Order: sequence, then C-alpha cells, then structure tokens
Amino acid sequence: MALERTFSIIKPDAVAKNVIGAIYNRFESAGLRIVASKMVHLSQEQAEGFYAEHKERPFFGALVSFMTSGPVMVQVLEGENAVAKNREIMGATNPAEALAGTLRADYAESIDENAVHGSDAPESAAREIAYFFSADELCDRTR
Ligand code: IDP
Repeated sequence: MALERTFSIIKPDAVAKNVIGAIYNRFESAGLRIVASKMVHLSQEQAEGFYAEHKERPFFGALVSFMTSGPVMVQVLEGENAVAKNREIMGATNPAEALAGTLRADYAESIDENAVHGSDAPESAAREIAYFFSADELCDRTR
C-alpha cells in the first residue's frame, strides 16, 4: 500500500466546540500523522476559491458564509491509504447518515455544518494541499 497525503479542515463549528484535540486524536489513533497544520480565518475569496467546484450549487452562498464564520484548522495528514482512511474517519457528508463513531456522527449538527472536510481523491488532495501550504511547510515524518 502506498504512503499517501490528504488534506483536512476542521470547520468553524468544530473549532467553536473546542474539539480540535479530540479530532487530532482520532487521526493519530488511526495511524495518520500530521505533517503540516495551522489555524486560519478564511477570507470570502479563499473560501470561494476552495469550493469553486460547487459554485453553481444552491448551497454555495451558505457554505462560503459558514466557512468564513470563524477560524478553521487546516492540516495535511500522511499515512497508508490516507485519503480513504480520512474519509472513513469523517463519515458521510450528512451527519444523519454518518456511521456511529465517525467524526460527523459525533461532532456535526447538519449537512450545512458538518465539522470536517477531507479530500476525496489523491488528485484533489494534491490541489487542496497546495492551496493552503507551500512545499517547505510540509514536514518529513517518514524517518
Ligand atoms: P464532502 O465534504 O463530504 O466531500 P461535498 O459533496 O464535496 O461533500 O460537499 C462539500 C460541502 O458542501 C459539504 O461538506 C457540505 O458542507 C456542503 N454540502 C454538500 N451538499 C450539501 C447540501 O445538500 N446542502 C447543504 N450543504 C451541502
């Protein structure tokens, strides 16, 4: 299995609930290593650019407004099968459909405010990592 990197956001609702550490613990317990991390308060331009693929969706305005409503934690996670593993830890987009024990089942209130983001494929992971981090901010933790 290949060592992979994925991009993750702890969204404003989960930051406000003060569960950053609890969520990091889930990542680490599942064998994912944090290789870059920072707290940012997204500008409208940053949020719109990040979610550009959803520009035509009816929920786009609400999504951008939510994502800029408070600070988020952005991080790069590394491990075997990191993209799929993080999606599994997160649970379904709609917390009402998320399996018990997933982050969204435990920390999200609704599909609009669903606690975490995680890349859905290695290609989007590479794009999303580069959107927030320069190459020299990514640490080597393989040794
Ligand atoms: P994902 O975050 O599980 O990958 P996406 O389909 O990529 O889900 O959607 C991105 C984000 O847009 C979701 O996490 C959620 O916050 C929001 N979203 C998606 N679908 C809906 C919807 O039907 N209503 C409101 N918000 C939605």
